[in-house]
Amino acid sequence: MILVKLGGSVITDKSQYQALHEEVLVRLCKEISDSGKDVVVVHGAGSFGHIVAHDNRLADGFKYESQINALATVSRDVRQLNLMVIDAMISAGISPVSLPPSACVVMRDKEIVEIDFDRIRSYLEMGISPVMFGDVALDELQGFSICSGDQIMEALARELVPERVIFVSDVDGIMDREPSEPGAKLVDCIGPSDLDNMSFHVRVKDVTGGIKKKLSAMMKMAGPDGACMIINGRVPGRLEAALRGDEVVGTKVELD
Ligand code: IP8
Repeated sequence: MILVKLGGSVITDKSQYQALHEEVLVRLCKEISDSGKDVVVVHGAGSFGHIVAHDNRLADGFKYESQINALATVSRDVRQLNLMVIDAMISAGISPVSLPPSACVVMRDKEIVEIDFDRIRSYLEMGISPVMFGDVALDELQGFSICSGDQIMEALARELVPERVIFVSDVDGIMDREPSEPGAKLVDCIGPSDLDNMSFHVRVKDVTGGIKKKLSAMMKMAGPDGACMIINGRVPGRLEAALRGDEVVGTKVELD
């Protein structure tokens, strides 16, 4: 089984509320299907989740009354995105089942403390692809939390030990400096010691910590053979090649 994260930045336009990149989503689902691999898919919330969650400080937990309606709005919006992902997967010939974190994840102080892994395994055994996504979830300490797709990826990678972990993004991988700077180069392989030497820029509203946090999470998912990678989903064919295990342009993330 291969664990795939479809990043919010590749399937949505993160700067515009509820803007889906439909053609990209449809192609990526076809690539998954054409690879013939069994997958567990996690997708980001993109502009269906981050904008409202950020404006209402949902990541901080329950602080004031109007957050409750914002939480309901985010939960509805990310489900709408999830339904579009599920639709695209079914049209591509995959059989997915959605497991919304708001219904099956428990958090404590912003960390996941419970996921129903047995349910995920049972679906996989039947040839069904479980699909989870960045969502809101109950938090035993702060009332509610944001449950990011990366946190779910980390928990699933630890428990299900996938053959490979692939993060599908809207860039080729990690660059050694701001991509607009002259001479910026793609980093083929990145390890824990590289984290402090690089400068990262957060360009859009992201309530779950940006690229540095993502990379440290990825370092916990990488196997000893470096089978955790970031690839560009905007380039046709890269996801399918990565799923098949072919050499592909991207950044491999080494184990912490
Ligand atoms: O897009 C964030 O998940 P991510 C979830 O995977 C929400 O970081 C609701 C903002």
